[in-house]
Amino acid sequence: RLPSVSNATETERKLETCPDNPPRLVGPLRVEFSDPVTLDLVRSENQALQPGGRFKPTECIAQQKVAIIIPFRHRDEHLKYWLYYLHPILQRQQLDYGIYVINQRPLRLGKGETSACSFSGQSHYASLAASDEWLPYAQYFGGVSSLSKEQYLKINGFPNNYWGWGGEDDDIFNRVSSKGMSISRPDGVIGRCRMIRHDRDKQNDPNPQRFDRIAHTRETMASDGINSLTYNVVNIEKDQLFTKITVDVGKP
Ligand code: BGN
Repeated sequence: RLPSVSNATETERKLETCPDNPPRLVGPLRVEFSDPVTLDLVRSENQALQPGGRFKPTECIAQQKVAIIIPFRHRDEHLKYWLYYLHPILQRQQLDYGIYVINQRPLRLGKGETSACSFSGQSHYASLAASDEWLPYAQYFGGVSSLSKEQYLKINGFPNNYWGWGGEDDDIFNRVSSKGMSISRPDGVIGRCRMIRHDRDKQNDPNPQRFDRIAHTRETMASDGINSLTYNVVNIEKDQLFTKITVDVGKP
């Protein structure tokens, strides 16, 4: 007899919601970027993943469904270590999750190549955030931060008019604080992170307009954000470890 769809639902119904404290967490991890790691090694160590970097626990129904969205450009080394360390953690946390790498397509003309989704590369996460040993200033919102969907919509998402390096994270801070929200940073036991150091990318010079832009966030944020975002999806690649969506976000 062929298994029917209703059988699968039956099985699901018998599962309970995953517990508040996942039973297999291991505590602090040793994180080293000198370890030899390849994507094939990461694939072989994460065989429970479904195509596109999707996972859901089989033993219970996850409390949370999480899309992890990684703005990405020219960071294959970083991504490799991120996948190596984070996939096992997320599975131990019994999340129903997927990894989405949003790859900014390089401009064809080398001359003006800049980055709109530029990440400063500093690791720490704000809002529900961790600190490395590193917090450059109290209002810092760069590196890794997290917002609920409601919070994200309240600030009209992120700015689209920062090209080159710097300031886009300060703009997001301005958005958050202008809407009366504050930033919480978990203590160093709960929120751990490690930064992979890197040099400034070629053709991603500090943006001279950033000072002026962050001085005017409050006036510009209502019209510049998720409500004005335009992009074209150029390619979607489903790896075992992630879904990589290459997008064209235009140019300055
Ligand atoms: C700040 C940058 C941030 C960056 C941090 C850490 C600006 C705006 C003008 C003051 N902000 O200075 O974008 O994340 O350094 O490197 O440049």
